Amino acid sequence: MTTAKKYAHEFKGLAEALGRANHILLATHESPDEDGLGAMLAFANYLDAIGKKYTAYVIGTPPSRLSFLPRFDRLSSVSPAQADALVAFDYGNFARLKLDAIGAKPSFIATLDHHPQDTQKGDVNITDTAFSSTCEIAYHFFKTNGITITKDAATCIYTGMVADTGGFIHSNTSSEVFRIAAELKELGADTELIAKRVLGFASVGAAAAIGLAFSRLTVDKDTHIMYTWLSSRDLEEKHTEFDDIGMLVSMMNHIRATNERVRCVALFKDKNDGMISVSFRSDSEKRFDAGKLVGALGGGGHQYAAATKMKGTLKEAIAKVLQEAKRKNYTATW
Ligand SMILES: [Mn+2]
Repeated sequence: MTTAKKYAHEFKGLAEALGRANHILLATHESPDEDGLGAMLAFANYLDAIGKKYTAYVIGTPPSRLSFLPRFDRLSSVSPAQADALVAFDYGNFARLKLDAIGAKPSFIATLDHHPQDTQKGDVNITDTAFSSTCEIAYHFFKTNGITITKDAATCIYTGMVADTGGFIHSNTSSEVFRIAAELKELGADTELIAKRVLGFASVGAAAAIGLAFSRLTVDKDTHIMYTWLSSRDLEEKHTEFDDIGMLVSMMNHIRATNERVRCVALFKDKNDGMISVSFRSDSEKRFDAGKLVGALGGGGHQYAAATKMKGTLKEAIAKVLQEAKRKNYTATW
C-alpha cells in the first residue's frame, strides 16, 4: 500500500469537514516558506472553486520572492477569530502557528505535515515523513477526493515539492515525487519559472550576501564541521534579508570537499534578536546525524536537516556547537 492510500480515510474525512465548515482558517508556521504557502494556496484555490469562505493566514509579511504563486495576494496577516475550521500546514510544532495570539478556537482541526512527530494534532492528522513535502500531501488530498488540480494548484504544489526536495536532489526525492512532478507539468505548472524562483538567487544583493558567507567558509579540523555565518548587519549592507538567502545552507551541503572531509555543514545567523539561529545539513555521504547533535543543543530536526536557536554571540554559538560535536560521536548509526 502506498503511503497516500494509507490515509484515504483521512483525506475523505477532511473533504467532508471542509464541506460542512462556514469559515476555514488556513495556517502555516512563522517565517512561512514555499511548502507551507504552496499547500495553503493550493487549498485556497480549491476553496474558491467550491465557494467556501476562508482566510489564508500568515504571521508577518509573506516572502515577496513567492509573489508568483497564484492567490499570493489573498494571504492575510489579519486572522478571523470566528473561523470554525482550521487546516494547518507544515508546522511541526503547534506553537509555531501562534494561534493563541489571534484567539481562534476552531471546532475542527486538520494537520497536513511531513515533519517528524512533534506536537501536530487534529481531528484529521496526517503527519508522515514518508511524504517529501506538505505539498505532496495536498496533491494526494485532491487526487483521493477526485478534485481537479487546476493550473494554479499545480503551480503551488510543484513549488513546495521543488523547495523541499532541494530541486529533486535530497533523499526524500522518491520515484513518486518524479511521477507527481510530471503530472503537475502536464497540468500547466511553469517548471522553469518555479525552479528559478525557488532555487535561484532572489536578487543581486542576496547573491552578494551568499558570496560573503562562502568567503567565510571554515572547516573545523577536529569535528570536520564546515560552517559560516551571516549577521543582520551583513544583510543590510548587501540590501537583502534572511528570507532571501534560504537556499544557502543547501548550497553549502552541495560543496564537494575533496581535501577536507566534511561531515556536516552549519550556518550561523545573527538576526539581532539576542539569539543565534543555526541550521545544519548532512547527507548519506557525510554519515553524520545532524538531528542528534541539534537535539543535544536544544533544537529539533532529523538526520539530514536540523536547526536550533542559541543565546549569546556568533562566536559563542560557534564554539558551543563545535564543543558539543567534539564531546560526543555523532556518526550516523543507520
Ligand atoms: Mn515542508
